[in-house]
Amino acid sequence: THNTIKRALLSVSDKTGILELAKALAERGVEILSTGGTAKLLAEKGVAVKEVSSHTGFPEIMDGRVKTLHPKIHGGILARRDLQTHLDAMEQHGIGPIDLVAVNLYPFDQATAAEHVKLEDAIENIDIGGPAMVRASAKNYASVTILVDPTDYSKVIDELKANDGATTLKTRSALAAKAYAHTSRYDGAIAAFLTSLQGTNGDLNDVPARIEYPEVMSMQFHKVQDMRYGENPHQTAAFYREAKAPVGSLSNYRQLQGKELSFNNIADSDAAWECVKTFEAPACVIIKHANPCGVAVAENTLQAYAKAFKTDPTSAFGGIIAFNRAVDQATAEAVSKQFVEVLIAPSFDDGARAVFAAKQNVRLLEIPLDAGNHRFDYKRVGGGLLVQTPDIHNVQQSDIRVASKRQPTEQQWADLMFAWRCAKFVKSNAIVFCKDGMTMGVGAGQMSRVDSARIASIKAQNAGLTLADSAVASDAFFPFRDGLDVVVDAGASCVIQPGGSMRDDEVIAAADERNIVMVLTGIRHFRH
Ligand code: 93A
Repeated sequence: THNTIKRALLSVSDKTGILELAKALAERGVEILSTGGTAKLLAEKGVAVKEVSSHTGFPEIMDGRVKTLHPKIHGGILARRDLQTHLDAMEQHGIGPIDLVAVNLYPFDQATAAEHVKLEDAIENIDIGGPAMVRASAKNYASVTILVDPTDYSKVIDELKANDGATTLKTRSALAAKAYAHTSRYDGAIAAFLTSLQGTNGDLNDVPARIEYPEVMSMQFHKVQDMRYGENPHQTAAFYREAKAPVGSLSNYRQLQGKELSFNNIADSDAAWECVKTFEAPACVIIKHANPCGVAVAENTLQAYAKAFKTDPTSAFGGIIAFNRAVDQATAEAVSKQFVEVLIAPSFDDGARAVFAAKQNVRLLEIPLDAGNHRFDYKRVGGGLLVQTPDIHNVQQSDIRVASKRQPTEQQWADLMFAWRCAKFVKSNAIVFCKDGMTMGVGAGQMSRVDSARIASIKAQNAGLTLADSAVASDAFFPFRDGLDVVVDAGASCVIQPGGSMRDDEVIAAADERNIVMVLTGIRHFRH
């Protein structure tokens, strides 16, 4: 019939399964063309093959850089079998049709995975002829079967048997789609590699002056897992890991036990982990719906957890909890008294593992503690993508200006610095009351700062916490004095905020009038 496979071209770097494919084709009387290494392997195993060079009458030249780039190959692949002019051209130039092509590409990823890659090796591993054949075959899927993945060989062999030596259009079309995905990933890997040579080296202080398309689009992702559903059950979802993800990022998690991670688990785990990582002292962060409902530092993980939990025990129910230290048995016992969705730490000791062995539903994630950061943050918007460098600014006490008449005490400085770090991880408008290395009230995600301030103080009351002499962080400036009055009424004695409002004078005067400390960072941390 029209689509019966009569001639095939096999040219593969990954030789997995190629012998079986070649044998199955040869048994059906298919003529097999092949390139150097592939031809040699098949011939040694007794399969009759014809070298591409003897088919084209043109030798492989330039160390193999040019071996299949020839009109007899590309004409044979691309010719439309339903057009007389194409058939005439084949006839006139002595081009025979090629009906099946099995190609996989020079292993560029492998060649560039090593830490010290020689540029020359990388360049030689850029396949040109392979992708050209893959793309040509996929374009002509009406007549040509393209195989880029050895796991598809057996399906095609079965189909030839069942279908009188032909493949179905449905299969060819699916394989064509796969083929273009393959070449696109391949070029993506090359773009990413060449981009990485452009002098950035992932240095966080080396913020690009502009964000350019190639660097953004050269990101490579590999699927980690499909999820049962997305943010809601009627959404489909999957998790992809960036090929060059920093060591300490969430995607490098190792799950020790527990149910499969859900979409929201992963998003909240990321928030918890990014936040807890920023503290030097033993710290605990509890996240609910992307916001911290408890953050604390202490001498050890047990104390840090106890403090973080106290902030908002109601919200902590079903929370995602992260530690920046190994979790021990005592901490595990304390945590396991509450309902917890995910627990994250650099490691869990044997005692802790034993505690959770009895609670198999709890998801335990180990992530290496490493300060590396992503180059870019992304946010999907209708018809576009917002790209920015991540918010990694870490303000130093020496950069902060005391604007009030009153000077902060040592204790206040410590509380203010802690509060400021927490506020960065709370959705705007963020108001965070803190004292003695723990959050006392968190107001998150309100459209007005004064409402966030009210909510934070109500939440502290609900938790039975007194805000007397507490420190408050505001992620952005107070546009009016009203928000400030709310936090001072609630008991705050010192405030940290960026400053920069048109009414800074009014707000600073209010701080002096109320006899509190006010310090200005000059940096804001919106988070949406
Ligand atoms: O060097 S190439 O870019 N030039 C070509 O003309 C060419 N044709 C096939 N690379 C080319 N190939 C690649 O050679 C294939 O994509 C495959 O990965 C590899 C198979 O070579 P061999 O059969 O010699 O092992």
